Amino acid sequence: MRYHNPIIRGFNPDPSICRVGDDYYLVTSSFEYTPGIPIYHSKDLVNWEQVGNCVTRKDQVDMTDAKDSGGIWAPTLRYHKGIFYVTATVDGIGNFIMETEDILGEWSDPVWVEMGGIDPSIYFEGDEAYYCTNYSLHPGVEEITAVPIDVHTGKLLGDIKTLWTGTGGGYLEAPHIYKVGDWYYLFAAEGGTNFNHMETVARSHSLWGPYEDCPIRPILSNAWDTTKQVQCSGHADLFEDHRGNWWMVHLGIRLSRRTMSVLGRETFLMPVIWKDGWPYVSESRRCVIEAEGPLWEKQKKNSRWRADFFNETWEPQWIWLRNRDERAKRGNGMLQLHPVKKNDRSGCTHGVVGVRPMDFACEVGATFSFLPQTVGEEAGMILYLASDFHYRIGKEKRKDGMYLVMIRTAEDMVQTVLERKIGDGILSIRIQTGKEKDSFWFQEEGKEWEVIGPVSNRFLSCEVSGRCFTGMIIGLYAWAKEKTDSEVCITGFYQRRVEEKDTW
Ligand code: 6LW
Repeated sequence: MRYHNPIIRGFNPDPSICRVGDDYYLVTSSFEYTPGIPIYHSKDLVNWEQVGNCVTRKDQVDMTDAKDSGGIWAPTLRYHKGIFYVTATVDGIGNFIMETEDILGEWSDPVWVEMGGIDPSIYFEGDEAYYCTNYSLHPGVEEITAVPIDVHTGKLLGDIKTLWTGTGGGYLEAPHIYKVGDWYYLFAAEGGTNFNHMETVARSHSLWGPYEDCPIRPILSNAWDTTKQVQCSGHADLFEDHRGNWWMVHLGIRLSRRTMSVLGRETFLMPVIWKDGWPYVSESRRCVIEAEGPLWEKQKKNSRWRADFFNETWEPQWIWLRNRDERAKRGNGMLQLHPVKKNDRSGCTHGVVGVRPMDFACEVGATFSFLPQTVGEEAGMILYLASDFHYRIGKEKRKDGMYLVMIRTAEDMVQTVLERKIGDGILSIRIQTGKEKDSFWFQEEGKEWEVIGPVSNRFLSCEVSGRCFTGMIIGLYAWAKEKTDSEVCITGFYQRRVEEKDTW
């Protein structure tokens, strides 16, 4: 059956998957956003719904000081004897494991593991568990290493040993161990999480090696794909579905134009074929957008998402930049945010709550009623990539009254595209995103809609902003120059995917 990649769109890198019966759960990286580690569920591998997040409490992992693209990296999700485990790296801090019996409920506090490296994975065999990262025992040598571990305490139960040094692609990371038949397979990503990204594999009859490299390298990459539909593919997790078919989920990007991606790395699915005891991503060893695989359900289009704020519970899709606004309230069809004091430099490190885009072409909207008290208070909608790369449209209080402002920030270039005096009434805002350009719409109460743009979205792409592991999010912002008690009341937040010729 045919299906379309990516299976989970918009800023969802480093996927890891596990199966429980015919239920599939998948997690991705969440970086500096709270809650952390989104959990997606599917019964058929192609229709996914976000059902929760693993890190929901500040005392599990605190994002306050996370750098841009720091925070939580590359989780691995596993299920063993009735318990789900998630392990991940917190950039600059270390690796943790959390567990739960109910994946739709709360997760435990983390236990921290005394093993360095990034992209940790857990391999279970019988009653034993092994922890595996790209920690190197030999300075200057890239290695995948492993150690027996008590997964409940994080205590290492032996010496860390080297398993493999990869195939020389560099940036050896994202290891996973699997046992299939008599072989232990050790998967890893190489080449760096960029245009040279790839997945490689080695195997051994013993967990501790020696590992022999797969004669064909890599088993997945789009580095040589001149169609340029998908790039950067790698960082894969292998699994067998409940019907006995093999697959990989992995990260990749879709180019929004030339060498740029505004959605960041997304989650792809590819069928796996076995040849001479080695797993490859199809014959071509490439990921494709229009894929074919042994599926049992049709893929449906996800086209609309709405938050009416009628209840107090946050839908799992909402992510806060670093920290939640503890004073935020929702209910009775309204969300109340409080402008957060900006820091003086580039500033925009807090005071944003948003969602991942559904696709390149989206429309998002909301209605704001906001009577700011102090000069410099500002609230509206934002396309946010990093603290110094974002586009925003909102209402700002200045000395001589209220203004509608639309501002693009790209590092030290700050462009005010529009500033115009407006009234005190309700303001509706709408942003239309596209592969290359975005338009910003606004409507003052009782007046016509007006449009700003379209403007180039170049500065929201990871490749332009540099060392950026995330992708653009779409959200609401509320900032102030001074501490304030003002409230921003927001109603009817929606996102819908807009039909495009060349995007499914
Ligand atoms: C992830 C790692 C990577 O941990 O990017 O460069 C990190 N490689 O695999 C964040 O996604």
